[in-house]
Amino acid sequence: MSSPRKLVTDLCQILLVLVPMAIIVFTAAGCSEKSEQAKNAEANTADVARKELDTESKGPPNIIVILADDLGYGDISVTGGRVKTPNIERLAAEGMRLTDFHTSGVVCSPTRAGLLTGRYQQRAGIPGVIVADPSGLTHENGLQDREITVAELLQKEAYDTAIFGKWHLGYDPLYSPLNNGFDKYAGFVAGNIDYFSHIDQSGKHDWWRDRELNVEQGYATSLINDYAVKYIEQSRSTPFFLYVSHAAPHYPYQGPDDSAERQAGAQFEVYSADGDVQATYREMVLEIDRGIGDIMRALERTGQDKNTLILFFSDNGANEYGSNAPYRGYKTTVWEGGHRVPFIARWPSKIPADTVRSQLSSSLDVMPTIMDIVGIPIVDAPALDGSSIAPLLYGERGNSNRQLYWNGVAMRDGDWKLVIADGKPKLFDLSSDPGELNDLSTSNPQMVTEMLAAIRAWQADISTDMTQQPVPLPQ
Ligand SMILES: [Ca+2]
Repeated sequence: MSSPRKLVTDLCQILLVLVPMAIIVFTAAGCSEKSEQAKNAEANTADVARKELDTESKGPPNIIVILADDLGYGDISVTGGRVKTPNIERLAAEGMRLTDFHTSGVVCSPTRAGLLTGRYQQRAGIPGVIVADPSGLTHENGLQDREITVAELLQKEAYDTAIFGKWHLGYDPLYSPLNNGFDKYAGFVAGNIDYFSHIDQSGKHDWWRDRELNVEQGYATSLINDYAVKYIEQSRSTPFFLYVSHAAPHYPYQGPDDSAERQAGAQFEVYSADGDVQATYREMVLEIDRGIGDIMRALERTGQDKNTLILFFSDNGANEYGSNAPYRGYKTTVWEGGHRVPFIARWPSKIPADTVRSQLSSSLDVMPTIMDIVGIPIVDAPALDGSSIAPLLYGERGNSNRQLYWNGVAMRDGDWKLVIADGKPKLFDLSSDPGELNDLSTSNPQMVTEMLAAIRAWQADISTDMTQQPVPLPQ
């Protein structure tokens, strides 16, 4: 740790001792029954101390990534969606919202691999979901040793690192988050678990504490929120990287007041889609929202608010139970609804409040952005596919003139989108047709030819030096 950081740490510790002492002296000097004025003065003293702690925090920022699972663009009120989520609204009101932010995958594992490595997930050999079924093709696969994760880089910068929630990057303990840059872990490795019994889709218990399976009572989303808040409360002197990886609103559809439906080894309904699924879905989203409020308050309480960057987004679009309005398609598809997700960045000392930007950006940008902010050099090997959006977040002009690719069957080139559907290329101008309804391929053959060539070049590029998995996927 650098000496200026040590100085700040020491100063914080001195303040932590002196401020309560000042309050005691102030209280003792006053009358035995506190006047309203004295109470206000006391509160102000505490506020000033807290603000001083915050403004003194000039060292590397804390970084919190809050990832929702299958939350669609039209699911929450901040993007004009259906569930009123006041804490997510507050996050946006105090930060920046990006309206053209995309995940690199259209299902869970791929986006998570891309997020943690800053490279298209195909390079890591994780183009699809890693399945819970032990006889499934990809069950033995995971995030291999050779991958460099953003958590590993931050560990080298003396960050404390933790993940609470869904991993979904390998079932074998070999692929544990603790082998991939995280100091602490509580959560599950599968794509989904029963929110109460923590049984995965293949009937196995799946709730871990670091490297051990751990029976723990509680509703998964609340547990993840509580772990995050406790972690923030205990982290004061060292910068931290906290990955809050929610299960919700991914199935099984269970709200906080429901009960367990899966039992180990027994038959069960995977979706639990009985009763009023829409009401349950809403409750699941609200519990994420509640946790975001708790996280912001924990940061304020501990004087870490100003120097903490929060990034909030989803790992892919919603399925048919959710909403991706106004965009077309669902999770698993390469229409905008499959990968265009809500995104908010909040960092009170750096990011202008209540701002909205429309620059094209990607979950692949998260790792290079964090590296840029922390001052970790970006080197050529391994080359990252994302690029830093820190200047955009600071309020500078961003760059939308870029290309993004999905699974070799879709690409964005600025506002142009090409989708290969039913074996045919279809072309859309999203600036006038965000719903991808008006195919312009016949009137723009040159554009189609160029974008198809770009997709072929992308496929050739990601096939170079692709990480080998124990079970190779059919080409
Ligand atoms: Ca997902």
